[in-house]
Amino acid sequence: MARIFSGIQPTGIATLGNYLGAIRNWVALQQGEDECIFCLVDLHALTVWQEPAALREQTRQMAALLLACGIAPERSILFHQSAVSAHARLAWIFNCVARMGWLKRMTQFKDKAGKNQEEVSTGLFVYPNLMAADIHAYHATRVPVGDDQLQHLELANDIAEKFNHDFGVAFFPRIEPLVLKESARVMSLRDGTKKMSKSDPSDQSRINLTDTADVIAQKIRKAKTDPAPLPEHVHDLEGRPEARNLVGIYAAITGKTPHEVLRHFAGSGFGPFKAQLAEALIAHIEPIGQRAREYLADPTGLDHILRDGARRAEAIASPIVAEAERLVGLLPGV
Ligand code: AQP
Repeated sequence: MARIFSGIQPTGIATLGNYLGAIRNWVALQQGEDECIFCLVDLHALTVWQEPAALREQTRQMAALLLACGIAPERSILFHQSAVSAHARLAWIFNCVARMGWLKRMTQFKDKAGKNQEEVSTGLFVYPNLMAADIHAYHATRVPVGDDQLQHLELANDIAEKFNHDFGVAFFPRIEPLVLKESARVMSLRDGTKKMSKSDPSDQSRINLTDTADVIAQKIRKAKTDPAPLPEHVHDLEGRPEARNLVGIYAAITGKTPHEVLRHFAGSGFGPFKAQLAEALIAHIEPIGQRAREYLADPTGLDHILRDGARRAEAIASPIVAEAERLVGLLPGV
């Protein structure tokens, strides 16, 4: 049995992108043999400004949404990162193992910081060290990620290798990325070249998992397209990022291939296609929002699930991180 670790930032409401790219794969993974640990990575969220009250609310809301999507506390460990101190303790050790040059090469930092590198938080710069700690604190070896996260996983392996080498041990295992299908990458409804993001300033750019049927229908109706009808072949979607995105979403939500979708809609305008896309999305997404509202209506029950998850996570991570601390020469705590 291997151990799987993955995380999601409570930086807003989970989107259709988070669902198709991550959450529904997590739900499938928890049906298998491996032990699954899913973490609301609130410490990562702090790397960019968060309103304190909103962060608390979003963390509970994200927990409710994951449960509503089918993450089952009896099958998986679900908790918030800050509740288990092992993450931050190991991250500090990794800050002292990773090299500046390694972090400077991280393309996600360059993308997120842009021209503003002198002004962003130091947390944003060392974010990949915390991500490495999240995984290695559990000796997790399988990590489902989108291809944009592969560089971070390589860094996590480099950190583990250097730690093992520096201290003459074989303590941290190699991580194997579980790369998700290309079709699962969902782009913004306003700009097909930009990823759909929960923190995008435009609510029209995304489907939130809490959106009602009316809102979903309206967002799909208004989604950017181009004037040409839908083509017959997938390669004819080249250079048509918005059309490609909507076909990809329809395929992912109905379990068809983009090729099958186009066979059905070839020659059709976007009007009829969008109507069916909205219908399929509403059937899938609206019940998730409803179930999440039920979980949120019982904050005591929700907090109980998170506390129980944190206790189980702590029981795994604490001895591993205590051993890492011993290996580097720190005295045990009291
Ligand atoms: N648009 C997307 N398509 C497919 N997968 C996506 N993921 C995120 N957006 C898409 C996947 O969701 C998981 C959790 O993501 P995260 O919250 O840790 O960070 P993120 O990738 O930065 O997601 P967002 O929604 O864009 O958050 P913000 O706006 O806060 O930066 C990851 O596995 C990610 O690949």
